Amino acid sequence: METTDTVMPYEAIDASALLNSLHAGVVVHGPGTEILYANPRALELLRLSATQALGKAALDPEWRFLDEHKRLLPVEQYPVNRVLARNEAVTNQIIGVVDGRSADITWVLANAYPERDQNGIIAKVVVSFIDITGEKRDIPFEQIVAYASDPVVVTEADPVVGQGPRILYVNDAFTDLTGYTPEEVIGQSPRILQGEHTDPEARARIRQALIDRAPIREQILNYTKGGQEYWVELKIVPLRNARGEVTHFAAIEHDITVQKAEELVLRELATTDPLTGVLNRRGFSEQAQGRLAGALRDGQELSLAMIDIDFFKRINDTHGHAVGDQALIHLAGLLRTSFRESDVIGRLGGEEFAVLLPGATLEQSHVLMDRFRMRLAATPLKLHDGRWLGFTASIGVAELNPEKAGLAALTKAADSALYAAKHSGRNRVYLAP
Ligand code: GH3
Ligand code: MG
Repeated sequence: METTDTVMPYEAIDASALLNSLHAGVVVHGPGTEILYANPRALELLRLSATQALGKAALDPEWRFLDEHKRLLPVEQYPVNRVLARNEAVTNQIIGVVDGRSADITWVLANAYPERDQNGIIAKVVVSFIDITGEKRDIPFEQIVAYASDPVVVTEADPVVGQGPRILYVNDAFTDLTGYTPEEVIGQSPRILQGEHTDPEARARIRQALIDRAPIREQILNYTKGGQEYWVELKIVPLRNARGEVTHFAAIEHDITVQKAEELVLRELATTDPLTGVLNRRGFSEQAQGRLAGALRDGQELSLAMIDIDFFKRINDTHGHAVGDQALIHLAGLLRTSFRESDVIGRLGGEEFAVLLPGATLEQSHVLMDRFRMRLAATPLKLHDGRWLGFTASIGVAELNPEKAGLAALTKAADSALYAAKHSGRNRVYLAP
């Protein structure tokens, strides 16, 4: 091998001096795991004297190794034995060292690699380790989780598909929220918390994150043991062992039922006309866009009717604005009781209303709208002074044309038909060509 001026050849380094002063512990094993060499730091960390160590097999000494979770480490899991068994290096294994003299645990991070002879046979195994006791402080995490006010669910990492991962642990907050005791859910899949109105897309996103071993945040509707709906913000994190493998998932939940209810109220306020209670322009167009997309996707018919009160200005002028408002409420009430639940009713502004009829052809809508027009004309509004106020409306109807599919085009066509109805004398239904 070529060497440069600044790099000494390997043989020139006083390896024993280096090893003696090294901060890391180094132990060299022979192929039968017997200790051939241990530097002073290794003896200190392993709590051995030189005479105790040399020549001994790895399984011999009086100390014991623990795994990360303080369980006795089986001999075959010792770094040297793992190297021999797997015929490859071991990296970053966390090991606790204990002996009979003290309850203290010395935590070390061990690395081990094989040294081979010319034939590739393992001649030695070099194990090095550093003291990480300072970093591995003993924090009783399980108690923290047990007392946390947010529900926590820990599952196994597999199986993600099929029946789903099994629950291993839930804390008290989980029981308080869901009504399920640990005994009732351990061994079950978290899917028992989902139900009829749980968004399938949110479920699919969670499943994908579990498959990808990726953390995820979702808001999802769950069900208590008693079948009551509640909303949680869910944070799922994969948990890894010392070798970096995902062995568990922890789901930390936060009850957001109250926020969700408030959101719903705010949404309703933002999309409802306060005078008549039907959708406002914004709410109507949101709903209409959705129905339009659905109709186009399913190749369904869909019609839109625009309804405008005749001579409304005269009602206001004659009876006052409050009676005008009563007329608007009257009309909205009649609309609500004249059409199906699946039809979308909105007040687009002033005295102009719209009804979207999914599944209805132009001809069917014509019949429905004409029936409505006659019902309105035959149903006067009772005023406070006991008199009756009759009024009529003009209606324009258009049918969805898949060629010019937008809501704007449909609205424009229905508006033109309404305009034509007004100009030909009012109190009639006109169809867009
Ligand atoms: P046409 O038959 O051609 O529709 O005549 P019209 O009088 O109904 O139509 P026009 O557009 O000339 O008048 C609409 C009136 O509606 C004008 C406006 O003052 C009134 N209006 C708009 N919004 C409200 C409301 O919220 N309450 C009341 N009372 N009146 C309203
Ligand atoms: Mg009008």
